[in-house]
Amino acid sequence: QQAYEHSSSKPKKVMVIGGDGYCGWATALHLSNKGYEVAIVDNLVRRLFDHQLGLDSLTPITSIQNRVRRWKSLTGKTIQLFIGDICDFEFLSEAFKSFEPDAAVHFGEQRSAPYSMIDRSRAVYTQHNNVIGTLNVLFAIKEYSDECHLVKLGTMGEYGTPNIDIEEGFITITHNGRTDTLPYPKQASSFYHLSKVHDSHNIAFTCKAWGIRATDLNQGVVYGVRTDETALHEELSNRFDYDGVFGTALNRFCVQAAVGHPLTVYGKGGQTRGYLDIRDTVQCVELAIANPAKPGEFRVFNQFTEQFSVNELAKLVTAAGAKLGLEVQTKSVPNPRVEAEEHYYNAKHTKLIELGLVPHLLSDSLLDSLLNFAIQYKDRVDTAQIMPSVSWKKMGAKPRTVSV
Ligand code: NAD
Ligand code: USQ
Repeated sequence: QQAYEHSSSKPKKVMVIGGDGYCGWATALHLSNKGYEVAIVDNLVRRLFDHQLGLDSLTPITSIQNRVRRWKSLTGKTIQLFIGDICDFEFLSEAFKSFEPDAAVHFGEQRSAPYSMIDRSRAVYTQHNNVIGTLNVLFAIKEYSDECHLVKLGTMGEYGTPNIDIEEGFITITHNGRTDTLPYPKQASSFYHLSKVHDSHNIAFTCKAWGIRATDLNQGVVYGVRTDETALHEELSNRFDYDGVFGTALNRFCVQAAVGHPLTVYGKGGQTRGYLDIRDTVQCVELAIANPAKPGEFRVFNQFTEQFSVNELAKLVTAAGAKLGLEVQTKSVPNPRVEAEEHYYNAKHTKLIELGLVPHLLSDSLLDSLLNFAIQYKDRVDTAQIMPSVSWKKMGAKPRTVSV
């Protein structure tokens, strides 16, 4: 039994902004299953990006309406839907007034670093969508639900790769004989990652100025696809991105191994990041909600469970593939990004463990099942989408369109 299950402060109503996406859908179902009353807010823009760029999830996903209908028919539980854009304050206000959330979990952003580096208009879209959307959520909380706890998805990428240990949000510094605890320095390396830095500053400020209660979850790279709830029925399936724009490292490598494409290690492959299983994403969010920040408190948790370099991930996938009879090759691809390829990396991640997180560490069995999952759907893979196509250095003001 985990302590948080007995917490008397467990709020009942949770608004999941971005609840049609990869992390949001898994979280909405998990919270609904745990007895929270859940509403999803989403403008479905992520499905539009896929259409515009000619991409598709490895797994077939049905409409959000079918998803919530299927959930209701299987469990009897209702998930309310508010389809609209959180950058539209009138829409967001109505959603807040109607649902009156005790907690708002905010996943609803443009979350791909490569997407934000396609061209000027995508860079501007990303920062506008993310920064204004979050500002609107802060104003909605202040106006309509000032007790509502904001649980905001940030990113480990806010910190970059400094040559010292990364703390959880704050660092104590002694300078010219005086000491203070200050926000940890931010060195983000894409217009997307920078949008998260801007969000963090706006949230910290409103906690101070208006007494908002907020938790910034600096999440690492998520892998995996199944959670207890999404595995219940094919209409509850989560999305699984493997393309060069939205696919993330380990998920991409599993699909590449399944279709016999060499693993795409960018540059030297020493890029090290924090990673976590999607089953831990949903657990961490639940823990943050069940143990809310106090009024005026701005908390920062580093949300990942293990660190890996890209080369280490490639080795693990190669070994897991061999066990399934796959001959997995690795190919160093010229790095489309501007980032350190060999660097020190040691990030603290103890606060969620202290709240009761029991991590699902990356194991042989999980890699086996992820690879088998990718093999199951390999006929749906469009191999033309695997190589990266967005260059940090070559981006410019000229709009980039997709041609066939
Ligand atoms: P996703 O793209 O699958 O989902 C995001 C959802 O938000 C989509 O359904 C989209 O339609 C919605 N959305 C975007 N802008 C919106 C707006 N203005 N109004 C309403 N809805 C909007 O992304 P994801 O992988 O689930 O990521 C969710 C959050 O977690 C993001 O904030 C991301 O930065 C963060 N995160 C993700 C990862 C990862 O590896 N996937 C890692 C760290 C942090
Ligand atoms: N990489 C490769 N080969 C690939 C894909 C990626 O070598 O085929 C490398 C990248 O260059 C990078 C690292 O792997 O060094 C991670 O890249 P990624 O695409 O898996 O993750 P990233 O762009 O950082 O973004 C993802 C999510 C984002 C989230 C972030 C968490 O898309 O929403 O914020 O992970 S973090 O990395 O901690 O900032």
